[in-house]
Amino acid sequence: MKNLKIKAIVAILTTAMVFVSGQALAKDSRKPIVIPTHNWSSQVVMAYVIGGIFEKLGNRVKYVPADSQAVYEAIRNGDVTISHEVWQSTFGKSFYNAMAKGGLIDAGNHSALTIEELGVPSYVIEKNLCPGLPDWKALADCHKVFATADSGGKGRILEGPQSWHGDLMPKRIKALGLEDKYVVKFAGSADAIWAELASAKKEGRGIIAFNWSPNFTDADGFEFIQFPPYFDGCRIEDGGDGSCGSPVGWLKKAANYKFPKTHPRAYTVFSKISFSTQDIGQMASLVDVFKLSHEDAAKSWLNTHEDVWKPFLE
Ligand code: TMO
Repeated sequence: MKNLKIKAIVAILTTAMVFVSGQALAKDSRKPIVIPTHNWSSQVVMAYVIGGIFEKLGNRVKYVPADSQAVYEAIRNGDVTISHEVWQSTFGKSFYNAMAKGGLIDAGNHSALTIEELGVPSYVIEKNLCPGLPDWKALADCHKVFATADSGGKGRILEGPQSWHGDLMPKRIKALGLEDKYVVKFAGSADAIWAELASAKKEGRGIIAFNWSPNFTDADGFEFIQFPPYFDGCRIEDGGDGSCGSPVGWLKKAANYKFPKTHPRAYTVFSKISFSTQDIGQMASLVDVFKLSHEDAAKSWLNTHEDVWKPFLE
């Protein structure tokens, strides 16, 4: 008799619990969440960090290498589910173009602010190799300091891969009246930029390169050149003269518009994810300084930073 009563109570309680949790949490789809990987370290490590968090929730994930501009169209049409590092300067336009066409949603900002800009290692300033830097106007008088074997006597500006932001820098150099003195060369990869920075440092030589923050170089000392300030509409494709520098910008997350419906639990967590400058710098340095694979870097970061990511699950 007593036993039966307990069984009945347990049955009622269990039903009640299933009911409550069933209401609160719609089940996520078993379809994999598609996460893109691009060609700079923090983005790839963060892909595995966020994928690792989704897996801890019981979700399935799939990683696809994707072009960092075309990815927004792929998110809009559902081939890719999310983007977790939308850098304002380089990708803001593609992000909002895809949003305007319909199908891509803004899934919130990271706390890190971003800068994507040409700059010089700190020793270039400390040794006064180009007096007046980091003001861009100083460049006019020291192109020879930045000349390389293949630059035809002009100063060389080492830009990132052209897939990132096309002819933004060549157009800017022209708009500033520096095209007779400087030539922009595109690096084949981010690693090629780091290799050039390392050899220039060894030789104590002047170098101008594209770089960004958050990045592992934040710890090394890298100074961004101060170009004329950015404002909405200053770029040529937005109707301006193109002479402006890059904004101190936001870092957003994006998702396909169906993601909150198909994977409500994963989407809720994704919307809360917010990494700091320090978090993102660490993700990059595990690969670029400590030479871990991207997957191992993500595992290591997750293991050592539960205090950062566990709150996103609450
Ligand atoms: C998009 N990036 C962070 C390489 O400038």
